[in-house]
Amino acid sequence: MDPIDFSLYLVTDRALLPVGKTHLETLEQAIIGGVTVVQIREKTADTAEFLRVAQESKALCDRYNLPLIINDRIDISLAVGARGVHLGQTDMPIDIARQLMPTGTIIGISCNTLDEVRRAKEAKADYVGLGAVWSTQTKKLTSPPIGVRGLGAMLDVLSGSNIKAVAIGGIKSTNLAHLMHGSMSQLEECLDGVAVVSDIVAAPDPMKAAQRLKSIFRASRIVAAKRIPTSRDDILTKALTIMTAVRSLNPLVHQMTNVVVANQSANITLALGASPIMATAPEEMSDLSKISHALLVNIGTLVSGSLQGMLKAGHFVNTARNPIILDPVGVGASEFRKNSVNELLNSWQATVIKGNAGELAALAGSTEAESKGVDSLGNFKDPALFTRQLSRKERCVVVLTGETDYISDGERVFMLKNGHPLLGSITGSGCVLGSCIASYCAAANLLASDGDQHEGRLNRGGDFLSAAVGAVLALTVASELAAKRGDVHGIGSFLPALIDELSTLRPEAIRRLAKIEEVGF
Ligand code: 3NM
Ligand code: MG
Repeated sequence: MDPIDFSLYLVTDRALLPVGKTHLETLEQAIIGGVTVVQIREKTADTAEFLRVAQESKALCDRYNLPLIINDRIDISLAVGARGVHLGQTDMPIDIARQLMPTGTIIGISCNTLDEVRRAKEAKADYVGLGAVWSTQTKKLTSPPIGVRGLGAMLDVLSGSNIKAVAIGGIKSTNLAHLMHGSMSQLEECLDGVAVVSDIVAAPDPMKAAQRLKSIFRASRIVAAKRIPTSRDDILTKALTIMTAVRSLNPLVHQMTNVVVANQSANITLALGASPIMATAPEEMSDLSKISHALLVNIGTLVSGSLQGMLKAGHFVNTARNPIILDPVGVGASEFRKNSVNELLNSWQATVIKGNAGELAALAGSTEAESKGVDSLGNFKDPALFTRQLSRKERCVVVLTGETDYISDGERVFMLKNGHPLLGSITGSGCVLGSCIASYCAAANLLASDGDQHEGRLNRGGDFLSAAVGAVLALTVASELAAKRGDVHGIGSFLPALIDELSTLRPEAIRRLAKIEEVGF
């Protein structure tokens, strides 16, 4: 028997069919659209009806040479000669099912926890269904969704085995790219496929729905493995190109930031040559995602209502393939902030995460660096290694700020030593750095967008490592220039001087003053 291609796994649900559509015509359209394996799932049918649906579906799948799997019922699977069964945690145990089924039967099992994945591996399942990734209307969940970031650890458990893994629960064409990107494991294991019910079954055009999902899945698998190598001089040159592009392209940077720094963030953005828009209402997030070029999410003065807007905004910005910069301000200070940041990162894919040692330690669940409110106390033993590891884990560029700043894309780590102490003395210098990074990422993404049609990308493949380096250099070098001015006497006069210096900053000044080094491992 051919091995099963799990890439697009359709799970049926006749209750979700749009009015006027039949199960079989929807199934056939989905197969034509690119579904690679089908599971018949009947939760309310009696045995005779389940058997009839399974027989008809089997005949259709046979015509397209597609494997058919039956949910829960070993007897139905045997009766129609299906390729396998899919079991839940409370169904027949795998070893007994194995004894009852012919040799070569595919047995899959749903797993919701790491322990369940370990047990599935011991029991020699052929594949696991990992979920629910997100909440779903299709099934009443008995435990909370695991989120995208929980999947990587599950994939690591399976690493080296032949067990295939598909994710399930709330997967749609609008979040599939994030799922593929954010679920990759530390060992670079990817999902073998995605299982989908409503996005196909309830779609007005199931063939198109399947095509969309399939092409995103394919593109994501290719993009996931690709990284751009960069040297120190190379990255400086690229950063300065992006700096110039911010001025010529004048990107619109949507910023959901805190009330303390909103005004200075908007002015700093203008000084760089970008345009700010500071909007928070969930109702306008869809519209704004169509006109803006990057999104900054800063949780500095988060309230419950603003979280909804941030969740929505990120979803639309991922779909528009524009960059998202997350500034998890004071994430260690409260459970509310911690849970909120978790929810944000499980709902959308960040392009850059920026924070001080205390914030990034809290985000990574590390106790190495502590926080006092929004201020960081202490640092990591090996900040460069920490930055690289967090970057790998979250699959985005990470900027660790401090006296020395560290920036990594999961491969390279750059260490930057510019900046005047006055920059740390004003409020919100970290937050305005978020605005700088967002402006630079917006330009980097625009520079990369020409002719790139990959649907599966979460962004247009811009050089966000160079963008982050450029943004940090711009702000820190400008702070050095501002502090030297005769009209600066303290933090009050420093801020306007910083804005002025940023607005007249030349690439040559950065090239001359930049203290940047690559960290070797
Ligand atoms: N099993 P949709 S979630 C059948 O978590 C099923 O094991 C799940 O439907 C699990 O793609 C789910 O419409 C329903 O969200 C998935
Ligand atoms: Mg079951």
